[in-house]
Amino acid sequence: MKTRICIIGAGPAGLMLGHLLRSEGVDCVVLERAGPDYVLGRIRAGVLENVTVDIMARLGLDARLRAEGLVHDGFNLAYGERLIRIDIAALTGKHVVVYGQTELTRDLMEAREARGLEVVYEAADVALHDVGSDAPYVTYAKDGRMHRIDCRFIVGCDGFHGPSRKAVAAVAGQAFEKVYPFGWLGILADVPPCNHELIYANHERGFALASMRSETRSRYYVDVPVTEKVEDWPDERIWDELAIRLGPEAAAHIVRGPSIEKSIAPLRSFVFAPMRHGSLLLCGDAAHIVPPTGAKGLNLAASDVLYAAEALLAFFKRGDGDAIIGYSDKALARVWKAERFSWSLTRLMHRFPEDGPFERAMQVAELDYIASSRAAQTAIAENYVGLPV
Ligand code: RFL
Ligand code: PHB
Repeated sequence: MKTRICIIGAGPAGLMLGHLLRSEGVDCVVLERAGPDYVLGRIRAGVLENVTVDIMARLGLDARLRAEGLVHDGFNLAYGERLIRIDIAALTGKHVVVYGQTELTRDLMEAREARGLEVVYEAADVALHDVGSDAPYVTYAKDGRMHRIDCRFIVGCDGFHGPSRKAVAAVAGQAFEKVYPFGWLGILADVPPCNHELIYANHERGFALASMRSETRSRYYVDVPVTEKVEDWPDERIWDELAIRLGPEAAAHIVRGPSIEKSIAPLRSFVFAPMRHGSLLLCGDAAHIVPPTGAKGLNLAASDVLYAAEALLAFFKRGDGDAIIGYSDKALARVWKAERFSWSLTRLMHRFPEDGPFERAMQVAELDYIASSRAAQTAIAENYVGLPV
């Protein structure tokens, strides 16, 4: 088979890119290792920046997002008995939208057929070939036989564990990495949220986050040592822990209920540079990972995809290859700033096992400073709401 662009991975990055290319009449095929239900079963991001909402609007796939997404004008940082409200609307004139990654992915998946976007699910043993050349190709196994796709470009949207980055790493590129000593244990439950805005809490027992998916569905997290197992955390233990870490005010409003999903996600900061090698471009988690504290992962995938789509469209519509050459620098400029923000918010809101009284005093001093400074709150707000694309 022959196409112009072969996209690996049908997560949010791969589907957004596929739709953006198809909406301009450019041929592409998306290869996905898993089945559609697996992709929809992963509970991940919840907070969307403008860049992500704008892509859905440009595709005309934002009807449900507009109807069901919750507009948030602020969020809260809790420490001790204190609560700092970051008024993102007043400080930046913008807002974020709370809408689950699962729902966004569903909207993109359901539009495949109508928009003529071809996605091959359950494609096994996907392998990239000749990525340094102008005629790369991809092979995969399905229905008991091997298939080959010849193309002009490959875009790796296959997440942190996919084969695309490894195809570059074998010949070029540098990885920058920080692994954290804890993970986030998440619980999803059909109960009303304890607060109408998100609360990120730094408590002596550890970090907690109160988030949501809707007025009737809550998403909460507590940090746990990486060695911990989900089985060690029956629902009641998580609810008890949340009630302590989120503080008495939020605890009074927590409604408990059975979990409909529960998982532990390790925390990592990771950047692979450059994000292009020859005819292979990397987008989203395939190129970088942020700890979830800044709610940046999906939104960075969206800005990568926007830059990649612009570059590919310039190439195929105008024969202009400059934006392909500039893709990596452009994407990385935004990626590094989001990495810095996610890392610094993680540092501020978590208790690191190696920290002593000095590091703890630094956290308190920084939180006190943020509480008293509009400038500090503005810096947090403009990063949280998303830096310009
Ligand atoms: P994905 O979503 O991992 O999708 C990659 C796809 O590639 C497929 N794949 C392969 N396909 C073919 N062949 C192979 N060999 C393949 N190997 C893998 C996979 O099956 C999958 O379908 O990457 P993508 O598209 O780059 O999207 C990135 C986002 O999913 C991720 O950054 C966010 O979920 C991160 N994140 C958050 N981001 C936000 O912007 N806001 C948030 O509030 C937020 N909260 C979170 C998060 C991530 C979390 N976890 C679990 C890591 C909260 C959590 C707990
Ligand atoms: C979520 O709702 O899953 C969520 C919200 C904010 C974050 C991370 C995750 O920073």
